[in-house]
Amino acid sequence: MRAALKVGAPAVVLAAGAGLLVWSGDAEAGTARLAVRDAYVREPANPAEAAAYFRIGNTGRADDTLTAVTAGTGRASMHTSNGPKMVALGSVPIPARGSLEFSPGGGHVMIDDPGPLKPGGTVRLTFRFAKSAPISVDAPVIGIGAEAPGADEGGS
Ligand SMILES: [Cu+2]
Repeated sequence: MRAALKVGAPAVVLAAGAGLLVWSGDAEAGTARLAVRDAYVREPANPAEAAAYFRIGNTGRADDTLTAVTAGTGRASMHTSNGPKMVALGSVPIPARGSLEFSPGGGHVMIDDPGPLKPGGTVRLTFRFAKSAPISVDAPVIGIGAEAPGADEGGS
């Protein structure tokens, strides 16, 4: 899949929430209802940078926008792949009744200088949105050759 490029959404700074799987938004009509699933960090071959992947489902009736992802271990930024090149993403829409997926070959969160990451460890990722409250998850570190969580949708 191809993530849309949309740069320059206003940054909303909110206190980070805590929790493993947190619903954000509420069930009222006209709001987004977001959940982060299958987040993981691939054990890096190069210790200078690691990549994180995830899905965000929106069961609400309104769109929202992912404006930033931060990591507990190093500076993080959202990228998409355009052939061999990586392109920075400013923000990414999450449609109502839809989902957003960052997967190998598509989008990823790049973490610079993450420090030692080994399978069995976790990285705290915090997702920030234009409208909904932030969501934090502890993403497992997956070994270089291991299968990703929820990996059955191809990508290459
Ligand atoms: Cu990248």
